[in-house]
Amino acid sequence: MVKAVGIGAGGHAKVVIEILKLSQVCEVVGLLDSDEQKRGREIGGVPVIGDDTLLETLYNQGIRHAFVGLGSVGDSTARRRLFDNAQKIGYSIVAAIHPHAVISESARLGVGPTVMAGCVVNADTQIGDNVILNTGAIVDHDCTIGNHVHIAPRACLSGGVKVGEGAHVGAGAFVRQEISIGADAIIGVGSVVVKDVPDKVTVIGVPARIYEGETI
Ligand code: JB2
Repeated sequence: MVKAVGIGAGGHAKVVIEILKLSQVCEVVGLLDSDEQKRGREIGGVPVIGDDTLLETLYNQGIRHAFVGLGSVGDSTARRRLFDNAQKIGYSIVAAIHPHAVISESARLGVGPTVMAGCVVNADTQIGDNVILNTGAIVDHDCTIGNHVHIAPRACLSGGVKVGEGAHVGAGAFVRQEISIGADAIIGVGSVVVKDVPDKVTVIGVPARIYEGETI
C-alpha cells in the first residue's frame, strides 16, 4: 500500500484517517500540524511529526501521497493553500471515499475528494478538486460543484444546482433545484435556499436571505 502524509491534525483529519483505513487507499504514516503543542501526539492512531516545512523532506524520502487534513467552515482559503502547495511539491492528493458512500457511475470527481459516510452523489454530477462532501450530504443529479467547496453534514442539493469555487453549504441546508450559489458564498446551517446566491455573501434562514451581521 502507498504511504501518505496528512496536512492538518484536527477533527477533519481524524475522520479522513478512518476513511482511508477502511478503504485501504494508503497507509497514513504521519501528520503535519502548525500547532507545536500537537507535536508527538497521535490523532486517529497517527503521530504528529512536524509542520509543513517537512513536506519537501518527506517527498524527497519517497512519500508521494498526501491528503489535506484541514477542513473548512466558511473560509476555504487555508485548505486551498495547503492543497496547492502539496501539489506544487509533487504530491498526489489521495481520494478519501467512504465505502458507504453511494456515487453514481456517471458522476465525475476531481482531485482529492473527501466523500464521507452516507453521502449520495447522483447521475451526471461533477465535483471539483479538494471538495468535502461531509457525512450524509446529498448531491443530486446534474449538479456542478466547484473546487474547494465544502458541503457540510446532511446538506441536500437538489438536481442541477451549481456551487461556485470555495463556497460552504452549511449542515442541514436544503437547496432547490437549478439554483446557483456563488464562489466563496456561505449558506448558513439549516437554511432553505430558493433563490440564486451571489459570490461572497452569507445567506441564512428559511427562506434564505442575505445576512450582513457579524461573522457567524
Ligand atoms: O497551515 C496549516 C494549518 N493551519 C491550521 N498547516 C498545517 N499542517 N496545519 C494547520 N492547522 C491545523 O489544523 C491546526 O493547528 C489544527 O490542529 C488543525 C485544524 O483542526 P480543527 O479541529 O480546528 O479543524 P478541522 O479543520 O480539522 O475541522 C473543521 O472542519 C471540518 C470539516 C471543523 O470545524 C470540523 O467541525 C469540520 N467537520
